[in-house]
Parts: sequence; C-alpha cells; structure tokens
Amino acid sequence: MDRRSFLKTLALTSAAALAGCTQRQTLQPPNIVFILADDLGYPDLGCFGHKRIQTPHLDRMASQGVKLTDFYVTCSVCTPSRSGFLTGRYPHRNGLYENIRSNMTNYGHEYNEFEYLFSPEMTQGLDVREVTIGDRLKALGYTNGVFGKWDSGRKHEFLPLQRGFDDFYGFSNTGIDYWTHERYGVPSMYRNNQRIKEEGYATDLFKREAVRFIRENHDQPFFLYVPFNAPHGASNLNYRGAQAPESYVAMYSDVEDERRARYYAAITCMDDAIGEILDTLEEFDLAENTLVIFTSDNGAHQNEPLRDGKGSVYEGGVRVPFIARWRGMIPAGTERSDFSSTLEMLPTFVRLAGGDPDSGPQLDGYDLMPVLRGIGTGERTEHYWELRGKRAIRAGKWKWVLDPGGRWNTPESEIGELFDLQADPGETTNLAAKYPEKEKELREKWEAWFWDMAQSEPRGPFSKAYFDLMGFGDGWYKLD
Ligand SMILES: [Ca+2]
Repeated sequence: MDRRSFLKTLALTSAAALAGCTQRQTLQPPNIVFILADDLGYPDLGCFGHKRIQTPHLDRMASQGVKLTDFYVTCSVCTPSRSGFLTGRYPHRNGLYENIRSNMTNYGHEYNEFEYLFSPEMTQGLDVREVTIGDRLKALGYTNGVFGKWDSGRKHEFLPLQRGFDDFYGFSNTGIDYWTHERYGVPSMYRNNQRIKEEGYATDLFKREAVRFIRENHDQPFFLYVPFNAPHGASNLNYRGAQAPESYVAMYSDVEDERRARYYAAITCMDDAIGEILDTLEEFDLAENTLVIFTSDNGAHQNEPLRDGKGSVYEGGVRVPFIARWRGMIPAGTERSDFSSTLEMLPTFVRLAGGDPDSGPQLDGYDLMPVLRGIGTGERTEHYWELRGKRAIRAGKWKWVLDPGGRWNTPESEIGELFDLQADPGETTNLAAKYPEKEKELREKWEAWFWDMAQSEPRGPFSKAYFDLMGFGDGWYKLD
C-alpha cells in the first residue's frame, strides 16, 4: 500500500483512535511482532503469578504494556490452534481442526525417510484456498518472516513461502528434538523451501533468525512471527519432556522433578531470546512503531488453579497468558479482563496495516486494538471449542462443557456442566442443576455453531465423516 492510501485509511479511523500517535506513526504502518510459545501454561510466567519460573523479559514487557487475563486459543492442541490464528477463522471453518501427526510414533515406531514421505506430516496441510494472515499483510505491503514451528503442512504448497511469507527458518511438523532438529529420527529443519542441517539449540536458532530479519527489514513495515517450539516436549523416541541448555537447567537444580526443571529452563531460555528480540527493536528505534504480542498456542499439562490442560476444553487447555506492548500507544502496566482470542489477531493486524479485514473470507474475530489501548471494550460475546468430541462454549461469564471421556471427567461432565467463570475460573462448581435454562441455552448455542461449521466443510485435509460421527453431518457416512 502506498503512503497516500494509508493516510486515507487513517483519516477514516476515529480521531480518538489516533490520539497519542507520533508523526512517525502516521507516516508508516506499524511493524507487528507475534511471539508464540508452545504448550506454555496460563500460570507459567512471573507476570502471571508463577513464583519460581524466571521470565524477567516478559515481565518487563508486561510492565510496559497490557496483560489480558481472559485470552483464549481456538483449540487446546498445536495444529488447530495455529490454523485459527493464521486464518482468523475457527478451525472447523478452515478445515484444520485436528493435529497433522504421523501417529505411529505414539506406538514407538521410528519412521524411515521413505515411509515418512507418505505419512500425514508430509502430505496434509492447511487448505490452499485459505487466506493466511501472511497473505493479507503481504497484499498491504508488508514483508513477512516466520521463524520456528510452522505446523501447517510440509508439502511444497503448504510451506510458508507459498502462504504469504517471504522468509522462513524452522520446521513444519508438530515437534522436533531441540538439539538434532529431528522428528523421531527424520531431519526436519528448513530454510525457506529447502531442508537444512546445522548445529544449535532450536530456541537460539529461531532468535538468531528473528534478529537477522529485523536488521534486514527495519526500514519497511514488517510482520515477524516467532512460534518457538519451547517449552513443548521434544519429539524423539528416548526422551520425554522439554530440553534446555545445562546452564538453564542448573538454575532449577532445587526442583525435584527433573522433567519439570527442564520445562522451567526451556521457558527461561526462551524469555532470554525474547529479550534479545526486544533489544533489537530498541537498537533500531522501533519500539514506538511496533506492536509486540506474546501468547501460547495451548495450555500445559498442569495449569493450576485452572482445570485440566492440553487436549482439554476446560480452561487449562484453552486459556493462555497474553501480553501486548506498543510504547506510546498501549498504556504501560495495564491489565484487562475483556474476553478475547487469537481469532482477534488477523482483523487487528489487517486494520493496523491499513486494510479492511472484512474484504476477504468470512472471519470469526474482532479488532482488539481498542481493548489493548484501553479506550474501548471487547466485542466478543461468545467463543466455541470442539476437539475429539469434547465441546465447550464461553458466553460472557458463563461456560458450558461437555467432556465425554476426558482426563478429568466426572459423571457430570458426560451430560454437560455449567460454570460461572467470574466467580469460579477453576471450573470447580457445576451449576447446571441450579440454572437449567442457562445450561440449555448454551448447549443450543453450541449446537447451532457446530451446524454452521458443518456447512463450512469440505475445507481442509480431513473427511466430512467427522461431522457425521459427531451427529451433525448430512448422513452419507453413517450406515444406520
Ligand atoms: Ca502446542
């Protein structure tokens, strides 16, 4: 987009929204930096209340910006959470509502290169008809880089350079060994469209590339997406849990559970990497013209005081920490409880870049800048989740959950539970019997949403039979 059309777009924005803009900000659309942790739990940052994990850089970022206490992802596992962020559409609308995973590794099988070529991780991906956040920002004149876990398909047409990004260093499956960069024995690191092999700890390599990208693009609008694989468990056959350099593990020698100590260490190492990315923005005097966001793609395995974790539709699976900083634009040291999600990112970024979010495919989110700036309230009133038969909706302060067969399920969770998140964010007290009308209302809302999603198929790599199995399809798959 040229300068004239950008100024015209700004002129259409309300005067209130422009209060506080510097001259420089009116001349150039802001840079956007989106940093994503992998499986980092809601309480696992100092600024979100953790007493032991050291995250000084993220804590400082929060003190310079805004924390959102009620921020969610679209799914509690990796791939569909990212598809929601990348498209601004619910995973069931964009078609990527389950992990892309070569599941034989679950049973101890080690793929050889030839077998792996034909496995889901090498053949499936985000539907090529979907328009990504990269596509949208590129059309508005941005240069886009992604450094880390892409997790949206490995086939050529699914890799970042074919999905709106100009620069990619990272891997495309759901996890690697942090040191060898292998996925269960298969080398998995890429630069752009080529597989590569080099030494190094994954977090350091992704940081190195992010810093390089800022140096190379500091004089033009850029979108920097840094999806770290930390602190996700390493994907190799002989080790469970996160990996971290020994110097970081030594910081947690008092933590009895070694796996837990390595999880903490991977977070602190990532925090240091984020510190260097923030320092590079300072070096080029970009802090006043750059929106920086940090969040996680889903919950950890334990997230007390929230209930349950990764893979669940309870709060521990889908509620994540969120920090945004934009010096001079977002008030420092603020906190908001407006209910929002990663579906808000695409419309927010496209509007900041001077575009019209609604000029593309149907979106499911809202511009979040009024909330981040503290000048408006969030537009979201409802959010829906579905994963492997587990169902949930949040509507205002109310949450309805149906969790058949879940890790933490009870006889009540098989028939539908109702929680008041304002009074009970830990989802400990089921109010379904006390407020049966509210339980029914939310259940029906969820069913209406899922019917809508069923109509949105057949996007994505999976069979429409899934909606049949859930009882919301057109019946062609069922035999009875
Ligand atoms: Ca994840």
